[in-house]
Amino acid sequence: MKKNDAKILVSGNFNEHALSKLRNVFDVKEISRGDIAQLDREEATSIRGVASMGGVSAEFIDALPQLEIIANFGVGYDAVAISHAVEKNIMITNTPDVLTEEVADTALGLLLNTVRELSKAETYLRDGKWESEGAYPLSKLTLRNRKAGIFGLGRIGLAIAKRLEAFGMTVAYHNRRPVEGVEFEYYDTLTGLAQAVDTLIVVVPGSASTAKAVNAEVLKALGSDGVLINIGRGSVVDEDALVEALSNNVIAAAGLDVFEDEPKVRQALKDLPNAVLLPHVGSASMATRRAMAELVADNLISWFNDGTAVTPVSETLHITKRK
Ligand code: A2R
Repeated sequence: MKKNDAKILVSGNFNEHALSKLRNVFDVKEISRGDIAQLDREEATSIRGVASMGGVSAEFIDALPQLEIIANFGVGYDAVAISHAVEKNIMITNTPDVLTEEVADTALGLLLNTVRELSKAETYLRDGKWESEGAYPLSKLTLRNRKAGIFGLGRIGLAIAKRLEAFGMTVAYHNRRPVEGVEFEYYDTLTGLAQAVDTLIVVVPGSASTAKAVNAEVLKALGSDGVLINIGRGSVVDEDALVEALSNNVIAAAGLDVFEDEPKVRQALKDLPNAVLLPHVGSASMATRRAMAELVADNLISWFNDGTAVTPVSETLHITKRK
């Protein structure tokens, strides 16, 4: 691998294999998550690329005057100050595709768990209740005859849709525009989709246009047999409205892998028996996280050695390498 004199900042706990790949090419400085205070002024001036495991704020960007590229770990990059970076002509990359199938697997696991109460049934066994009280109560819900609606039929949404079909479910979706070449039924509003289905799976990116999109009206439209699964971003669901809907049987149950204020999860959600809560593990297998970290490293190496990014995000497709 060609050596490069660019200095790279790794913020957060990065995969060891990908880190050594970076060290083979660059001078690497590591700091803990987004904490710019850990860099002295001279060091900050020399940083030209960032491998980011967490957020990148406008302040963070401003502290690095030579910054050319932010390689974000994850397909969602809502924690990066995108417009500020674009204004400063900074390339942003993400890690699409390499996590698609893993996240889709997790979505199906979460859906099955939510509908058939698998975590609760296991706790029942571990608590000795199978022996002392007999069989675990029958689940009120079933996956049979459910109709799924996908909010965000992109790469991951499509992988989820394929799995749902294999489970015998019908699939419909809502995006801002129909996807060419797919036969799933399209709804041009989220409320329209929620009305037509009883299982809503959220897999849109976090953005201004999706913030709290799953609100009281959408949950009401989903109905009292309704199941909500969120594998996308916590910001997309109005958690006040969700707690209300789960408490009053406006919908039947929810399975959440993402939350408004991670890693904090509000007590009201933890208290609900009809919510399954996971600590944002959508892509969190060793193999997939390693593939994501490799792609972060490949983006930085390609940028500094060849002048192009491997997976630029749509907002920075126009940005070219400084001479
Ligand atoms: O709206 P479109 O036609 O651009 O479709 C995209 C859809 N989407 C939306 N749908 C309705 N209203 C919106 N405001 C809106 N914004 C985006 O979400 C597209 O079909 C989908 C996103 O798909 P991809 O860009 O292929 O992303 P991928 O790899 O499936 O990941 C989705 C998200 C990540 O951003 C993370 O937040 C999470 O899953 O891991």
